[in-house]
Amino acid sequence: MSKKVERTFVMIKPGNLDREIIDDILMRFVKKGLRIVKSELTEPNKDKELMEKHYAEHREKDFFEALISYATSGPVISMILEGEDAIAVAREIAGATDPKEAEPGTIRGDYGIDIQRNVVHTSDSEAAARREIALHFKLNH
Ligand code: 3AN
Repeated sequence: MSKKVERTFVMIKPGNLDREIIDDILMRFVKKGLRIVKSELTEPNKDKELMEKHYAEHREKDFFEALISYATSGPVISMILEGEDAIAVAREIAGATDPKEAEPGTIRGDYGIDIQRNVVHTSDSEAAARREIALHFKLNH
């Protein structure tokens, strides 16, 4: 069977840059075999519209305002990761959406407790990955 090399978008969310967990988070993806194609420290706190577009699918949810407020509360690290089944693999490494349910050994399981402030975002489909990479890096892949 041929291997399916994919790209996915990963973002380390605000409030984590001074927690000394960034190296560990990056290494979890890299040690698994994903390659960091691009990474950038960005300031969505200066670009609310970007995060509203990023989370557009949740616009009608009751947690949308809180989500945007958190997502724009400070700098983030945005990344394109590449590798075999990168989208599913990165989501496994990130863990369940609710950090209280995320397994120990996953990023969300190990480094957070509040669902409104889970530590990382990873794309949930090929379409989302394409859209998010284009949105955050202003390119198409
Ligand atoms: P994931 O990030 O695992 O793909 P989504 O897309 O359902 O999960 O949710 C996007 C973000 O919205 C999550 N990272 C989380 O911070 C927030 N969120 C999701 N569900 C809830 C909820 N029930 N209450 C508060 N925040 C939520």
